[in-house]
Amino acid sequence: MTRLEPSQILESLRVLPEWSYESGQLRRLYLFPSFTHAMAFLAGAATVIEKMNHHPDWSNVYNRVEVRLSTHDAGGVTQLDLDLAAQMESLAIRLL
Ligand code: H2B
Repeated sequence: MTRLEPSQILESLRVLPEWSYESGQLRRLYLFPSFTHAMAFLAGAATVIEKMNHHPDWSNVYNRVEVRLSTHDAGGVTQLDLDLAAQMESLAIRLL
């Protein structure tokens, strides 16, 4: 998996407007209506993540979930990160 150039990443993020490119990673902060919604998101995403074998750096405080994506093996952002970001968006949409 090859690391994408910043210009390619920014171009791809046009379809993921809630995501940003920061410090070599894709970043998104989700604010859910409740802790339960945040947990449902994490549990749902976990299945997708295991299938992809692509694991986010993420953290949760109450209703907040902060996600950071990069491909460690490639030393930056790859198409895999963009694919996972898109999958997370479709999971989150019914919980937000
Ligand atoms: N997840 C992410 N986000 N980046 C990686 O480089 C990565 C991973 N590598 N999950 C995988 C697992 C690697 O450790 C295994 C050995 O394939």
